[in-house]
Amino acid sequence: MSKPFVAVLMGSDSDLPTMQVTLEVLKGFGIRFEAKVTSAHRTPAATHAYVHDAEERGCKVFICAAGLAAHLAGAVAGITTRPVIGVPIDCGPLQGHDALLSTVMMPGGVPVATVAIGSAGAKNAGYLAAQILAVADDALAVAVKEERARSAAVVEAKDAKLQEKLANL
Ligand code: RP5
Repeated sequence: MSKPFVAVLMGSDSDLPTMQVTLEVLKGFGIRFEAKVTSAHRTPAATHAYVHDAEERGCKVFICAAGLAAHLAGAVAGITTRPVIGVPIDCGPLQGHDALLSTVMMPGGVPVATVAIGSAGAKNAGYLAAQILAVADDALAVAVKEERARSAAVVEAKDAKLQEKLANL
């Protein structure tokens, strides 16, 4: 039987510095992933072929990152019914506002779960993929909850420091 994994697609290798954190989040949860540079515009046939093949091999979630006229996530969503998460990359003269609209404004019936522009979105794409997989994976669900608790503890520690400073003003 095919082993489940997440496919992380990016339109160019120039997207990799932003998308590195996605790979780190997935790795942190022990989620198998593949990463690939493939473009909706520059290599459309290869993109189609990869998505079909990945789905057959057990890909459960596609994460698609692109900048400028960012159609990768939408193009992938058009050829699979697996969940597709779109990451608008903050590059070019419009710094991702173009990519955000190109990614999020999908026609009804072909959803792309679009996250924030740039690094926060790249990070959240990893967490969202983990949360989707966690619906059918109890151990992963526990890991996601623990990670959320760790993140809350960091904020609480920051507040404790602030309160200490205020008390000493
Ligand atoms: C998009 O165009 C890519 O996803 C990238 O964000 C942007 C620029 O690509 P390069 O010119 O750096 O290859 O398709």
